[in-house]
Amino acid sequence: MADITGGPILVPILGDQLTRELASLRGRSKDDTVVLMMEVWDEATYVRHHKQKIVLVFSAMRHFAAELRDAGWSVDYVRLDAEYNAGSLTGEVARAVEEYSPRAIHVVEPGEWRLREDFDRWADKFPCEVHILPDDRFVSTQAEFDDWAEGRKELRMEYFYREMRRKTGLLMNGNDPEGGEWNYDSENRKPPKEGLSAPERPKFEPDEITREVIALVEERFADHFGSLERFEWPVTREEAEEAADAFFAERIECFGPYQDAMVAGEDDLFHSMLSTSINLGLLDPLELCRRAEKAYRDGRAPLNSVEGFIRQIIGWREYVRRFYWHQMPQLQSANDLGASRSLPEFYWTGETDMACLADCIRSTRDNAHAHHIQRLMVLGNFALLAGIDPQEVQDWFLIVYADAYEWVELPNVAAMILYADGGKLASKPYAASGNYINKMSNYCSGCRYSVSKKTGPDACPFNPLYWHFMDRHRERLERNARIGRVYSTWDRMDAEKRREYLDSAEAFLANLSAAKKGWARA
Ligand code: FAD
Ligand code: DLZ
Ligand code: SF4
Repeated sequence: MADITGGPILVPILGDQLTRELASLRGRSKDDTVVLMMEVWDEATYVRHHKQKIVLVFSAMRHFAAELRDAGWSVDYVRLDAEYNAGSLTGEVARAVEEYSPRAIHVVEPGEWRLREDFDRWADKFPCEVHILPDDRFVSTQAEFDDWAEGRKELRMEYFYREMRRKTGLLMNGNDPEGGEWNYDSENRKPPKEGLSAPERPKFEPDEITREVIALVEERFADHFGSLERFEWPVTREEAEEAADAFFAERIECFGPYQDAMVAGEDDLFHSMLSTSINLGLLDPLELCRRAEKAYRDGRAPLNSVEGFIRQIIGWREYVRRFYWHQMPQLQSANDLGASRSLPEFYWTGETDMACLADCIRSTRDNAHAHHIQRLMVLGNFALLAGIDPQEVQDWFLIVYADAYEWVELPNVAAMILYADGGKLASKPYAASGNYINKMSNYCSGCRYSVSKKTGPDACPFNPLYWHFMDRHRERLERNARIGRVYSTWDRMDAEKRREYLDSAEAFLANLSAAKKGWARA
C-alpha cells in the first residue's frame, strides 16, 4: 500500500534513538513532519526491566521530546501515565496513521530483531509509504561487516577493530597504528592496589520530569527487579556531556591500567559509565573516541588507556552490533554447550555467601550497572561454569542493566560469556577459577569461602566448578589451541584428587536453589 494521502511525514522515534541528527530527522522540514514518541506497555515489559532502566528511558524520552518541541518540531508524545494505556509501538503508529493520514512514515531501523520483524510488516499494514532508514550512528555498515565476515569461520573482534581504526584514522600514523601496536591490552591488567578508589563521577539529581517518571515506575512496575533509591543517570544530552567531560578530565588516565580491577563497594572505578548515554543516543560514540585521542595527543592520558577506551567503542561495541545482525535469529537460541540448569535464585536476591557475586549483584540492584569485568569474569563466569541455561542468562542480563538492549547484550552473553555460539566470537570460553578473581579484586579476603582451598565445603566454589566444566566439555575443548593444554594438568592429578573436584562441584550445584518468582517475564 502506498501514498494514497497527502498528509505530513510521520517520524516515529524510539526510546534509544534520542539523537538530534537522527537519519529520519536530518534534512526534514519541520512544517511537514509529525514526530511520534511512544511510551508503550510492550516495550516496558517484554522483559521485566530493572526499574532504573524504565525510568532512564522514559525520562530521557520526555526530555528529548521537550528539546525537539523547543526546536520547533511537532511532537506527538504518548505517555504511559495518561488515562489511555498504549500497548505496542505498532499499535501506536496505527493510531497516528489514522489521526494524521501521513503520506509516508520515515523510521530509523530498530536495534532489536523482534521490532524489525514488526516494522517490516508496516508497509503492508499502512496506507502510506514506509521507509526504514539505516541507523547511521555507527562507524561501520552492516554490509561492510557482512563482506568482512564472508568466508571466515571465526569472526574475531581484533581484526574487525583494525579495519575500524583504518576507516576512522583513530590512533593511526599513516597506515600504522600509533606506538607500533594495535592493542595495548597487556598493559591493562593491573590488580587493584590496597585502597584503590577513583574520583567520584557526576551524579544527577532527578528533576521534576524524572521524579514524575519515578513515581510512575514505583506505581506501575513495583514488582520489577532493582532499587530506585538512587537514580543518578544522565537523562539529557547536556548531562551526558557533563559526565563525559568528567571522565576525560579525571578518570581516563587510569582507565586502561585498572580496566580489569574489581574493588568491593567501588562500583565505577575508572570506567566511563557512559554506556547508558551512548546507547540512548545522547552521546556520539565516534566523537567520544576523538576526545579520547585528543587526550592522548595533548599528553593528558597514556596510550594504553586511550587505545583501550577506543577499542571498547569502535572495536567491541561496533563489532557486537554487527555480529548481532549477522547471527540473528539463530544466536537467540544458540546453546552449543547444552547448558540447562536454572538460574539460581541469588542472581535476583544477592543472597549468597560468595562475596564476589554478592557485591556484583548488589551493584546491579542498586545502580542497574556492573562494570565489564564483573559482568564477564564474576557473573558470566559463574553462569558458564555452572552450566546455566542461556535463555535464562540472556533474560537476566537484558533485564538488570540500564544500558541493556538485545543487540549489545546478546552477543556479550550468548557468545562471549557462555560460548553458546560454538566459538564464532570468542576463541575460547572465558572460564576461570577463583585465582583470577582473587588476583584482580579484594573480594576474597571478605568471603566465607577460601580461595586457596581447592575442594570441600569451604573451598571457593569457582575452583571445583572450573574443573567440572573442563571435564564435562573435554570432547569439545581439548583440541582448542588456547585452552586445550589445561587437560594435561587435569590428567597429571591423581584420580582421587580429580574425583574430589568433581564431587565438590556436584555437591555445590545440588544445593543451588533455582529462582522461584517469575522475575524475568510475566
Ligand atoms: P567502559 O568500561 O567505560 O567502556 C567504554 C564503552 O565501551 C562503554 O560505554 C560501551 O559503550 C563500550 N563497550 C565496552 N565493552 C563493550 C562490549 N563488550 N560490548 C559493547 N560495548 C562495549 N554493554 C552495553 O552497553 N549493554 C549491555 O547490555 C551489555 N551487556 C553485557 C553483558 C556481558 C555479559 C558483558 C561481559 C558485557 C556487557 N556489556 C554491555 C559491555 C560492557 O560491560 C558495558 O558496556 C560497560 O560495562 C558499560 O560501562 P562503561 O560505560 O563504564 O564502560
Ligand atoms: C527499553 C525501552 C523501554 C523500556 N520502553 C520503551 C518505550 O516505551 N518506547 C520506546 O520507543 N522504546 C522503549 N525502549 C527502547 C526500545 O525497546 C528499543 O528501541 C529497542 O530495545 C531497540 O533497541
Ligand atoms: Fe568469589 Fe571464591 Fe573469592 Fe569467595 S573466595 S570472593 S567465591 S572468588
